[in-house]
Amino acid sequence: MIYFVTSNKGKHAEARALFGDLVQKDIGYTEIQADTLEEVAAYGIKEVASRLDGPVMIEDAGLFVDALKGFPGVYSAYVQKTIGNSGILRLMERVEKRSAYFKSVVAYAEPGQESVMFKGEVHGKIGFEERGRKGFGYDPIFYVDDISLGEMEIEEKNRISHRAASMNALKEWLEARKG
Ligand code: ITT
Repeated sequence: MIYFVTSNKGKHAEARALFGDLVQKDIGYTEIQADTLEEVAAYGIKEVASRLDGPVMIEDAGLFVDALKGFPGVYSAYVQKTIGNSGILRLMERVEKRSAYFKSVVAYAEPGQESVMFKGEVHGKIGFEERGRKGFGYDPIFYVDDISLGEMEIEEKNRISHRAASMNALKEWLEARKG
């Protein structure tokens, strides 16, 4: 059993489909202001590991839009809450270069052990409209092969997503360690 500390139900649902035995803990942790997701996750995992007795995992993710020089990046949660998807579409009006990527950094720790981190990315494009109601956050405006992540079932998104890549890397590490 692993505790997954997150406030985000969508993340938990995706992680749950990859790891059977996952328990969501919505207890919050300090998300430091930093330039990279790795720094945010490294700080956060220390905090949650000191508060929970057992294997713990957190995940920090962000959307990086090339034409916006990587914005919203580490500010993705704040930007989603404030200007939202319509705000990003507005910033991208008349912009031809639509390429963007999601990045996920998962951090995992067991009591008394050093934490480990795994990363994943999915590359795609910012669309011209919101499509689909299946995912969460930026999913309706992020397209891979002309389909938005918001139009995909969890199983489909988990075949290509940044989160599935980082979490599958953690799974492989855990399995390899078992021997
Ligand atoms: P935590 O409690 O796990 O931190 P959060 O929603 O704050 O939940 P993040 O800081 O990692 O999570 O996410 C940054 C933002 O990016 C947030 O607004 C998410 O909705 C969005 N986001 C993250 N992963 C996404 C995905 O797979 N698809 C669409 N949007 C995503």
